[in-house]
Amino acid sequence: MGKATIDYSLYLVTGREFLPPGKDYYESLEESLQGGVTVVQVREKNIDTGKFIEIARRTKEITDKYGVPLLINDRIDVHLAVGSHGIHIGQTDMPLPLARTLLGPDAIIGLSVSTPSEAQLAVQQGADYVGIGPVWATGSKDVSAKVKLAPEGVGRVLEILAGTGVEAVAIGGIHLPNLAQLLHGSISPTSRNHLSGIATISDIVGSPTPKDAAAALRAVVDSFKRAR
Ligand code: TZP
Ligand code: MG
Repeated sequence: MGKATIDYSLYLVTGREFLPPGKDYYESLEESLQGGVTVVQVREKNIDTGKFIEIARRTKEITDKYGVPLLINDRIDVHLAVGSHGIHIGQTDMPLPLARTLLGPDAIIGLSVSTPSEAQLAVQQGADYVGIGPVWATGSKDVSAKVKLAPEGVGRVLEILAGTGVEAVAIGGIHLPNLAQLLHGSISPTSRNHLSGIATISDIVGSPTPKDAAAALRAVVDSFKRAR
């Protein structure tokens, strides 16, 4: 099959707990894909494995329909069960070299980083991309998170990016009003790297109109990428 080429421009991380009352998860997902989400990560915490697999499988039917790659948060078993494109792991999850050994060269493996040294190590160890954040304070990094992370701020994102040279998305508290600030702040004439895109949970999942929310973010990311 070979490794998928991923467009990281608008990376949706799922979070069913942020759906507006009465909004169906699969409906919201499909609308967000219509709005221009380019990659999806299924993120579930404290859930039975069977239920996680069922949600991931149904999610994949929908992402496949839109030709959008699917990643699974943390769980190699769920990834293997549904045949997704890869996994996203954090600093306290399975070590990246072990995940790579288990999954082989074709799986996409992304890693959350919040310091320049974590980013450099991720690259050395063969991460396909890094997720940098949280950029701003957010309520979406749930209470069950094993590590409490302080917001990094835009300048810090640039510092973390600078040494990497790998695909990178920023995450955490990103919404339309602060998106341009992030994208402009992450450009440096001396940096070897740029953000490949942005990741969000609540801006899209929390919207009653996820198609519009996604389209609005995507338009800003696209115009920024065209201009640089
Ligand atoms: N990792 C760092 S911040 C974050 C994760 C999973 C949550 C991002 O959620 P939101 O709603 O886009 O701020
Ligand atoms: Mg994790």
